[in-house]
Amino acid sequence: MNILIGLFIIALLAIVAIQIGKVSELAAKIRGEEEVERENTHKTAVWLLVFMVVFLVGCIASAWYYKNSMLGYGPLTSASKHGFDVDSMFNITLFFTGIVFVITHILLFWYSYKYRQQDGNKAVFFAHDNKLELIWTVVPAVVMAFLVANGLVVWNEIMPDVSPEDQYLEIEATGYQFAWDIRYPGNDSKLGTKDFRLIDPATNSLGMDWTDEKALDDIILSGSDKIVIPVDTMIRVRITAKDVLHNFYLPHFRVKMDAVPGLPSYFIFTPVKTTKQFREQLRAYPEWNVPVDPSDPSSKMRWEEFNYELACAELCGTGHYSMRRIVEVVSKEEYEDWLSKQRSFYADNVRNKDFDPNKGKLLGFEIKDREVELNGEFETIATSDSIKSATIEMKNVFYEVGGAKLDEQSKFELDYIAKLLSKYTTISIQIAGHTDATGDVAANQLLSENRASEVKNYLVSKGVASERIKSVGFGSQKPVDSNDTEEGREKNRRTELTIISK
Ligand SMILES: [Cu+2]
Repeated sequence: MNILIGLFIIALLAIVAIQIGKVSELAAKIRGEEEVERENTHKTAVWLLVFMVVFLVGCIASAWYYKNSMLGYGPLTSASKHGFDVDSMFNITLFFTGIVFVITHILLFWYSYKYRQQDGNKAVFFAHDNKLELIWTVVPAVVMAFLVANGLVVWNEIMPDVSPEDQYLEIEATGYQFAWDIRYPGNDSKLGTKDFRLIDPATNSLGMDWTDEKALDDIILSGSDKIVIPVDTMIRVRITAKDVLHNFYLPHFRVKMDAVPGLPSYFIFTPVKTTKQFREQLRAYPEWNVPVDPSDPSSKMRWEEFNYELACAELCGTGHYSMRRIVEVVSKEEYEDWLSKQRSFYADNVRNKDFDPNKGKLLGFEIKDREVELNGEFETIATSDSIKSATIEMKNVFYEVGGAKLDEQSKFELDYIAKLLSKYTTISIQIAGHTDATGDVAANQLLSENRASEVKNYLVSKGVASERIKSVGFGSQKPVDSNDTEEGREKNRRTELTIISK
C-alpha cells in the first residue's frame, strides 16, 4: 500500500513538473527566449553562491563539532610514542589540503557567479597559456613534494626494525577466520620456531616445533583473552595469517598492518599510556562523562569502561567483527605479575602426550624447576627448629624396568641432591626403595633394597660421605596408593629420601 501511495506521489510530482515546464515555455514565448535564459542564469549563479556558503560553513562546523571524535585530537591523542608523529603528519596534510579545499571552492562558485551571462559580456577563447600551466603544475608539485617527504621521514622513523641491543618484547599475532592467536615468548623472551609442516589442527594449530627449547615456554592466549602489554616497552609484533588476508589494527597506538598468509610482516611500537592513564585522559571531556547505558543513570561512565582494542581492519568474511580483542596496557610490574600466572602451551597441552617429541626426557626447565623445589625443601628443613625429620619423594629418579640400574635421566636430580648435601654438611639421610605389589614378595623386597643402595652408591660417588647415607628397602609393604590401578601402582613404585638428623 505504502509503495502504491509513493508511486502515486512521484507520478503527481512528475505531472506538476511537466506542467510548470509547459507554463514557463509559454511564458518564454510571450517574453522572448533570451531574456528568460538570462534571468535563469542569474538565479542559478546566485543559488550556487548560497550553496557554497552553506556547504563550506557546514564542512567547517561539522569538523569542529566532531573534532573530539577524531583520532589525534582532544581525548583521542595518541597512546604510543610514534603515534604523535603520525598525528602531526596528518594534521600538517590536513592544514594544507584544507586551505586548498576552501580556496578552490570559493573560486569555483565565485567565478560561476562573476561570469554568468550578462549583456555585453563575451567569452574569451584561448587555447593555451604557458604561465597558467606552469603555475598549476609547479605549485601543487612543490606542496606535494613537501608533504610526501614529510611522510617519508615519519614512515622511516616508525618502521625500522629492532636492533640487537634494543630491549623489546616480541609477540606474535596469527589471524584466522575469525580470531587471533597471540603468542608470547615466556620466560626466555624468545619465540620458538614454527614449521608449517608441523601444523595439526587438533594438537598444534600454529605448527610449533617442540624440539626447539625456545618454544617450550611459549604462551598462547586463547580466543577470548585480553592481550596484556607493558607500558614504556618497545613491542615488536610479528603478524601472520593462516587463511585469508586479515589486518592487525590498533587504532589508539596508530599501528596497522596486513596479516598475509605465508608472508610474515611486523611493526614495532611503544605504548606510553596505560589503560588507566588513558581513561583519566578521557575523563576530562564531557562526552565521556555520560553513563554507558543512557537508560540507566547508575551505570558506569563511558571513560571508566574504555578499553584499547585490536580490530581486524580487513573485511575477511562474515564473522569479521568477532576478531575484536581488548588490549590492556599495564605497568611493567603488573605485566610481570600477569606473565608469571600464564601457563606455557606446551606444559598444558603437549607434555608427555603421545605426540610430544620430548616424551620420557627431562627438559631444561623441568630440571631447573625441580632444583628450585628441592632447594626449598632442604632449606625449610635445615633452618626450622620444629621440623626434626622429613621425607621427600625423589620424583625424577628412574631405573631400568625390573632392575636396579639407574636411568640416565636420574642424574639431574641425584647430582643436585649431592650438591645440597655438600651445602648442608650436618644432614644425614635415609634412602628408601618401594615397589608395587605385583610379583613375588621376596623379589620385590630385594629389588627395593638394590635400588636404594644403587642411589646411595651414586651419591657416594659424587662425594657424599657413606656414613651420612643409610639405604633400606621396603618392597611392597608401604604403599601410598591402591595396587589395583596402574596409576596407583606407579605411585607406589618410588624412592624416598628422609632427612633423619640435621
Ligand atoms: Cu580478519
